[in-house]
Formats: sequence, structure tokens, C-alpha cells
Amino acid sequence: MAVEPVVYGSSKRPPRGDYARAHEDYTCEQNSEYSAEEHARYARLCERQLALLDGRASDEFVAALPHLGHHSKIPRLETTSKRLMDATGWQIVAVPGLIPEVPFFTLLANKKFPVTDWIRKESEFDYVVEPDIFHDLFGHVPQLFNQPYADYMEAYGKGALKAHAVDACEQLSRLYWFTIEFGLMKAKGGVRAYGAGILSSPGELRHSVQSAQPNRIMLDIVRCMRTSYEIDAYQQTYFVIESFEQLRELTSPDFTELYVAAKAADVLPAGSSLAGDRHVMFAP
Ligand code: HBI
Ligand code: FE
Repeated sequence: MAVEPVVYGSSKRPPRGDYARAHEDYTCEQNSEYSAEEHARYARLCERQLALLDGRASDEFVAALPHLGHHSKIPRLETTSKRLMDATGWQIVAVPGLIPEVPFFTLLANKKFPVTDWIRKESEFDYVVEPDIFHDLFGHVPQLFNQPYADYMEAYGKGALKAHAVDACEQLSRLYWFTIEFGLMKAKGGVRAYGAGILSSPGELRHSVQSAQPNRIMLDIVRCMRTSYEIDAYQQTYFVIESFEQLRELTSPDFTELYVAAKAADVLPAGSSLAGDRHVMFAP
């Protein structure tokens, strides 16, 4: 399958992965020949994160993790998919890597979460530019066992397909970035991570929850859609929600006026602070 380069974050690059095996909708059969080293690498990535979750990951994430099965080797996606279907009606589908936006959002709109089926190389253990199976499965899938979050993800997919028609993809991809990838949730005494980009990174899990450096601002949709971000540095701003129910409520109205407001205002630098921002202060 000829796949056009995918823009992920800000850089355009030819996607990694073997797309010749992908079907029309970009899904594929999951690789069935992982090496012992790859299974062991997945287990080591899980163990490193599991040791850091206490006091940093949202309760919903920790509660859902056992659904991924034992982390001693790369799971069969169809096994996890059956559990997810029973829980929230979502499925997991394997993909060869990053896929173009319209097929990606079409899968989300149809309650199918695309999980890349290759795992990073040993040399990428600490950072891989594109999402691999560890980022997608460990970072994204547990949250989908939570109905309000799953509903938000489905609404996001449907909204993103509409955003193409009103040229608001950039604004909406910021909402994806600051919630699904790097979102924080209020918790007693502080904040906890629910974003996959945070939950699959040892350094950012500590930084986002405990560092005094970044802004932590209660989520305002227009403010979020105006805020730029860098893809290969810790975030300078995190947006905080009260709960997944609140996230679903905040994003249920029609976005048309929100897009107009976001596009009418300046794009904000990643670390900016506005007078109207509701900062979340706490002793890290
Ligand atoms: N494809 N497989 C895959 N995974 C992603 O997270 C992904 C993608 N294509 C596009 C995309 N993400 C971005 O446009 C969204 O993060 C907004
Ligand atoms: Fe991701």
C-alpha cells in the first residue's frame, strides 16, 4: 500500500513500518513473529513504568492495567480487544505504524483504536519518535476501559472528520495532544497523569506530576486549541481536567464557535500564561 508521509506533531517524514500488508482501512494482522529480545524489551518497558505509577498515574489507568494481561511478553491484540469490547464496546486493531489522519479518525469514530504492531529498537529504549506497540498499548488502551473516556475518544474521532471540512485540524490536534497524549487529572493533593505520552515515558511521568517548572492550567477548550506544543521536549504547559466525565461534557457541544474563537485569536507559545488561566498550584 502506498502511504503518503504522515505529519505527526510538526515534522513530515516517511512513516516507518511495512504498509504493503495493510488493508484498505490501514489495519493489518498483528505481527506473529516477535523475537525473544522484543518480548523481553516490552516486559522491561512495562516494568520500568509500573514502578513509577504510584502517586503519578490516574486511578482509572491503574485500575484498568490488568486488562492488558501479563506484561511479561507482547500480548495478542485480539485477546485484549475482546476484553475491551466487553467493557466499553471498543476494539483494538493492529496497524503498521502511523496512518494518515482521515483513516485514523475514521477508526476512532468507529470505536476502533489503532495499535502499532512493531516495538522500538533497543537503541530507542528511552525515546522513540513514532508510537510503537508499547506506547499505544500500555499508554493509550487502559483508559479506553473507562466509558466516559471511551465516549470522548469516539466523539473526538467523529469531530476530527468534521474538522477537515472546516479547516480546523490544527486546532483539534492540539486538543488531542493536550488531553489524549499529555492530559493531567486533578487528584487529592495534586494531579495524576492520564495522557498516553506521559504514561509511556518515565521522565515525563515525573516531570508532569512533580516538577515546579511547567504551567498546569484547568482545561479550557479554546485556550487549549490556541496553544502550540513541541513534540520532542517535555511539555511546558499541561491542561488539567476534573474527571473523564468532565472531559466528555466539555467536548460534547458543537465545536463550530470554538473553532471560530480559537482561529480568531493568536497561537500561543508553548509556555505562555494568560490572565484568565486557572492555574493548578500544589506543593510537588
Ligand atoms: N496514526 N497509528 C497512528 N497513531 C496515531 O496516534 C496517529 C496516527 N495518525 C495521525 C495521528 N495520530 C495524529 O493526527 C493525531 O495524533 C492527531
Ligand atoms: Fe499516542
